[in-house]
Amino acid sequence: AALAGVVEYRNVTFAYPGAESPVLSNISFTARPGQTIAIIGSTGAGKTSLLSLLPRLYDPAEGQVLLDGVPVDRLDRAEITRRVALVPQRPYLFSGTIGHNLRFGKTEATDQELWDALLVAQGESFVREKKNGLDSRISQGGTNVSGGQRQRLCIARALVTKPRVYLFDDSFSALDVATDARLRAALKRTTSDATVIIVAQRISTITEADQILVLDNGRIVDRGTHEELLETSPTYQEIVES
Ligand code: M5T
Ligand code: MG
Repeated sequence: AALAGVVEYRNVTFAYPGAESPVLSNISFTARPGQTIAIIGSTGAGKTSLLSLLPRLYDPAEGQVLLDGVPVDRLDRAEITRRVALVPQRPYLFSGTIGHNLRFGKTEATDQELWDALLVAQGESFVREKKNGLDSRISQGGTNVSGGQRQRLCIARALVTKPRVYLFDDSFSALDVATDARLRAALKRTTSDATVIIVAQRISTITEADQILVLDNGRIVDRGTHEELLETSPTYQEIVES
């Protein structure tokens, strides 16, 4: 189907403009609808850079990034935005109401759609507890919500657009382990046919992923399930033990 949401990176190498050496080298993987692919690796390994190539924040120097078999540089940006939601590592809330912030990607969303998204993102109760609910004001940069609330609002914002592909860049790090687990379970139920790519720091966030890519210095050094990597990957073992 045209809107399946298959993501493929094919021998992708990428350097930031003006940089001498690439931050990503020869990256290849496929993420299919229904799958969760996790990316783990130390700070500076290139995880954020890797995600940024799918919504074309940058284009690779070599290789291809494909969405449903089509190189993303041949797709319309609006088309990519419709299919792919990126929850960035430092998610941004702007001055306005919670409702405005949640409708950022889909202005015509109904209140019910916003509440449904909040329920999955584990943000329903704290919004409901506010006197003005969805009409509660967020200050510039979201300074009047906690880090974990901000993450949940930004996850809900992505859910509202009902994309085929979700990219979560460290989106669960400010949540406690129990909320993280509840959120991912709810996400799995509601997005069971979407493609999910999760960058995470915490091992517990990714143990159930269908495939984990271990990124080190811009390269995928190992890949497999949690159990497989525990057996085969010294780099993964180091991360688990740290
Ligand atoms: C990988 C450099 C960064 C690092 C390497 C986002 C960004 C990164 N870099 C730039 O030069 N410009 C940029 O705009 O690229 O960085 P990353 O992809 O951000 O790594 P990460 O996401 O694995 O790290 P972290 O800390 O989020 O776990 O050399 O300087
Ligand atoms: Mg990052």
